[in-house]
Amino acid sequence: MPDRRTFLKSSALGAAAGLPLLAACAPETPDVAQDPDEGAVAPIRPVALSTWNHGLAANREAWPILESGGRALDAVEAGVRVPEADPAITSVGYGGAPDREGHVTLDACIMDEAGRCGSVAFLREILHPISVARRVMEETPHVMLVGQGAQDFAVAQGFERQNLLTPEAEANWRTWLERNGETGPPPVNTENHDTIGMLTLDMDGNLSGACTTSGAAYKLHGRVGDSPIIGAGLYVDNAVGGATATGWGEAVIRAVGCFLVVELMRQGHPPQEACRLAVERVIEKNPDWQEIQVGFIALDRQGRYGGYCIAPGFDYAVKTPDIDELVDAPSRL
Ligand code: SD4
Repeated sequence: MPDRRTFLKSSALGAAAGLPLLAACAPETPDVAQDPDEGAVAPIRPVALSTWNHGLAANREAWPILESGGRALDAVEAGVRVPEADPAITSVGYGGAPDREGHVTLDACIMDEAGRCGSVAFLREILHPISVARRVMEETPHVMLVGQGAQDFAVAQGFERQNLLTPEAEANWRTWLERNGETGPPPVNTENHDTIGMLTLDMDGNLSGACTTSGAAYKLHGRVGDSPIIGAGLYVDNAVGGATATGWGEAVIRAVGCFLVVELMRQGHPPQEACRLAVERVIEKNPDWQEIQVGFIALDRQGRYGGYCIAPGFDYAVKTPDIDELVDAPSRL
């Protein structure tokens, strides 16, 4: 039995670009568990996997829930609420970049082990869109609420309205408007990214996922990206695995990216390879792929995970996750 410590792990995909695409928290496992060529591996549980460096804080929040035997759904919701409330993260929730009219509009979705899902899009003035998405899933017969209807529902559910535009985000928006007011929104690239997507696997072997964002900075008013769209920005199938996306949502939607990643895993591809193949599909479907950033992360039901992304100025590249940070903690495995 190997010494199983808990570790927080961050991986740089497209290392030259310095893009830390995924952060993982999982019991330490033998290398074989991450070997794409390896067939059967021992299940790794629990696991919390998130996009970008900000995922580390989300993973830290989710980890005690998972480690104490809590439900993947509770962990994934608690995890992404951290970046939603962090004003320093400029592409999620409070502090997120507004649209070109100066309104912060949020997209989020959540999915559980039974394939239930909930989503909100073009939602304004609510701090935690992911929790509203969960209420849509649990309290309504619907999957998706948008705009004013989503906000009315949130308020009726007890969520408070608040201004999500921070002075910093407003100042950046005004500067952008002065310089680029006549042009379209800037593409999501290495300077303009950080949607949080998160996947969790609990001690019972159940998967859940969440994705939440303020979307593309300075987008057209009313624009909705991939993040609240089940199958595009997030997909979970408990029999197979889950995937979530980050980057230029239009490109992800065209490829129905996360559903594709999960279907590729269903066909037997390990998570990292499934993400790579889905990125290749995005490339096929988007002639402008060299100007955009798109990334997928995936977690399978055995606890194996991986990610793959493309970024401007780089051919698509893959790198096995590197351990950035080790945290000693008891494991229940
Ligand atoms: C969107 N996918 O709205 C989101 C943006 C994003 O990192 O991922 N930013 O298109």
